[in-house]
Amino acid sequence: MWNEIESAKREDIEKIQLKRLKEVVSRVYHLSPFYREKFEKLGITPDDIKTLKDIQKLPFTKKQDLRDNYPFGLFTVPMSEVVRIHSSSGTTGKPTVVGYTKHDMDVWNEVMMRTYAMADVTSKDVVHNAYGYGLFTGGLGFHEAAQKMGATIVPASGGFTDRQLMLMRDFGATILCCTPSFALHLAEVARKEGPEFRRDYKLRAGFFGAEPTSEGMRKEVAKVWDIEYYEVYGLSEIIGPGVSCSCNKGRGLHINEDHFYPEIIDPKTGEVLPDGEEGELVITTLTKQALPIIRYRTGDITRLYKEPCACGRTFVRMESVSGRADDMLIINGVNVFPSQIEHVIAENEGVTLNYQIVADKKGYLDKLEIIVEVDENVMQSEYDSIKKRLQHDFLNNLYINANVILVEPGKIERSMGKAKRIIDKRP
Ligand code: DLL
Repeated sequence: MWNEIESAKREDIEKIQLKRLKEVVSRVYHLSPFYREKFEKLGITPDDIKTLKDIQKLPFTKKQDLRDNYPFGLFTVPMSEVVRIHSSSGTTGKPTVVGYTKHDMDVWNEVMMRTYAMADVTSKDVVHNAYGYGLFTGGLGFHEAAQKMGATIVPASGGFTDRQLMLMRDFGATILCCTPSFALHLAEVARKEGPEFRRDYKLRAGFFGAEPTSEGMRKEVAKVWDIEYYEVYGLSEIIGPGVSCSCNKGRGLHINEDHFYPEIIDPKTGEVLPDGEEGELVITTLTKQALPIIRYRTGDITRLYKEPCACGRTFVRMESVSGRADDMLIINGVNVFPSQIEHVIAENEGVTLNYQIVADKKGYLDKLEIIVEVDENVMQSEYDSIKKRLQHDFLNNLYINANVILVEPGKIERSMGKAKRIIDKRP
């Protein structure tokens, strides 16, 4: 275990949570015009928070709120105190921007060190990090904490499968960090070296997340690589990876609840559900400075349970995410909303807004096809350039590699009610 707090008594955890909740509520009330206005509309002041349950009086925050305040409108520190920016996809054109102070970076590193500690990572380990480096929180999120623990970090970033495998072999990687689908893809390519391919690798554990998985997929990754599978959950709006991580003793993922306060709500009514019931995960950051967030609706469906865990940690556990409350798609770890795809199509000439998004698997990786009807007056000879332009825009604006298929007007089946825009064939 990395920190004593991870196995503290529930009363002690709750004491810290309440103290921090009061602090964060006071912070946003005094420093954020956005929250001040929301609180005033509801007739609430920081004095209304007397118990943890009083959090239910507070308003929710949604992705759209971050977008409406793009880029830095929800920050509660001057930019001179912001030392890092990351971003993820918004619901349409603009991304969601998040910021960190030095203190926020310390919190992030702390929770990521707890994450690595799940697998007893030490200076003897070589951590191969194949999460994408850049604005995505995956790459850099896993980077610094490994370094701080004295492990050797290999900042491989995404893509280039053969090269990654070569680096993993030659540098003797013991820990693999990447999306679960990329871990399977790596294994599939590595297997071409022969059935005994694992002899050339020293992997012992991996930290996988950023996309939904089934129990079967988690087992498969652990089996093909013969490693311990640790699941990591997180989201940029809250911090990035490090909100929770599984241990090697019990089910579920331990939430770092001294920093992130979880609730489960009914996504339709917003009502808080009792422990153990499945619903949408809502998180309040308890210690963030640059971008404190009150009751953020993650859109992720899961359940919480507080039963003690065999590993000794007392932090509440969440089940692996079973789905989304909204229509967000995750394509090879990259989040994309259908509304963003529509936005790109609408910005392009020669095509109409009759389109369909088809998500499927090619081997272990996700593939995305976007079928779009062209305008009536578009000639066949123009298809190629329109397709290339659209694909370029999807990659540049949304970071997704999509195969665009242009079809004649009227080719996409019309529905009587809501248009069926998304076909997700993935198992
Ligand atoms: O995906 C942070 C991350 C990076 C987590 C690396 C784990 C490993 P975002 O790009 O903001 O941040 O996407 C957040 O991804 O709301 C979930 O829908 C999904 N997600 C993240 N982890 C898991 C997981 C990163 N373990 C969104 N299982 C979240 C299922 C996950 N979905």
